[in-house]
Amino acid sequence: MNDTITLALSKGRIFEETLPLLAAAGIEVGEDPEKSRKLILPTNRPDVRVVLVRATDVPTYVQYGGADLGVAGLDVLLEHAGGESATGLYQPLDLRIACCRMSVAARNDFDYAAAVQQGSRIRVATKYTHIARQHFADKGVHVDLIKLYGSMELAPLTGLADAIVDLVSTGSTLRANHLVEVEQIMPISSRLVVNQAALKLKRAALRPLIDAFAGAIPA
Ligand code: PRT
Ligand code: MG
Repeated sequence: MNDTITLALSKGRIFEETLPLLAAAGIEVGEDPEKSRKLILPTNRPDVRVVLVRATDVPTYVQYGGADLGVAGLDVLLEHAGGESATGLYQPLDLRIACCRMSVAARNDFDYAAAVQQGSRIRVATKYTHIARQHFADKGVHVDLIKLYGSMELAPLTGLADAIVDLVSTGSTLRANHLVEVEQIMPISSRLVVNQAALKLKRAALRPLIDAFAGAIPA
C-alpha cells in the first residue's frame, strides 16, 4: 500500500465540492457514491483511491494513517481535537468549500441578549460541545451544555434547551423551526488534512496533489 494514495471524503457536500479540486489535480472518481454501495472508490489514477467515511471520522482516518489525506470541516476538526491541536495531523490548506457558520440560535420568544446581560444560566443544546464551551467561556456567559447528536433545532421547541449552537448556511432550517440566529461564533469551511508521516514517506506523490488543490481553491 505504500505507493497508493488514499483520500478520505464524506458523502454529500464535501464529496461534491472536492470533485473540482481533484479534477484540477487530474483525478476523476470513477463512481457516484450516491448510487454505489462501495466504500472504496477507484479513480482514473491507479495509485489514487477515495475512501468514504462519516464526516466526523475523516480526522481519525487521517490521523492514524487509514488515509493519507482527507477533507474535513473546521467544525469537525475542532471537535475532534477537543480544543487541542491533533498530533500527526497536518492542515496545510483552507479549501474554502462547504462554507457555513457556527452560530447560536434561540426561539424567537427567548430574549438571549437579556439572559446574557442578566448573567442567567442558559441551557444550550449542541453537538459541538467543545466549540460551544470555548465560545461561552470566552464571553463569560454561564451555560449548561446538553450534548445532542442530531436535530438540535428541536431542543428549544420542546423546552429541552433555551438555545442551540449549530451550523447555519442559508438559515432556512432555523426559520422553518421558528428559531433566530442570535450570535455568530465563527465562519466554517473545509480543510485539507494530511497524515504527517505520509507527508514525509510519500512526499513525491502528495506534494503535487496538495499544490494542485492549492491552485484550484475557489476565490
Ligand atoms: O448529515 P450527516 O449526518 O450524513 O453527516 P454530517 O452532517 O457530518 O455531514 P454533512 O455532509 O452534512 O456535513 C459535512 C460538513 O459540511 C460539515 O462538517 C460542515 O463543515 C459543512 N457544512 C456546510 C454543513 C452545512 N454547510 C450545513 N448547512 N454541515 C451541516 N449543515 C446543516 C446544519 O447542521 C443545519 O442542520 O444544514 C442545516 C442548516 O442549513 P441551512 O441552509 O438551512 O441554514
Ligand atoms: Mg449533515
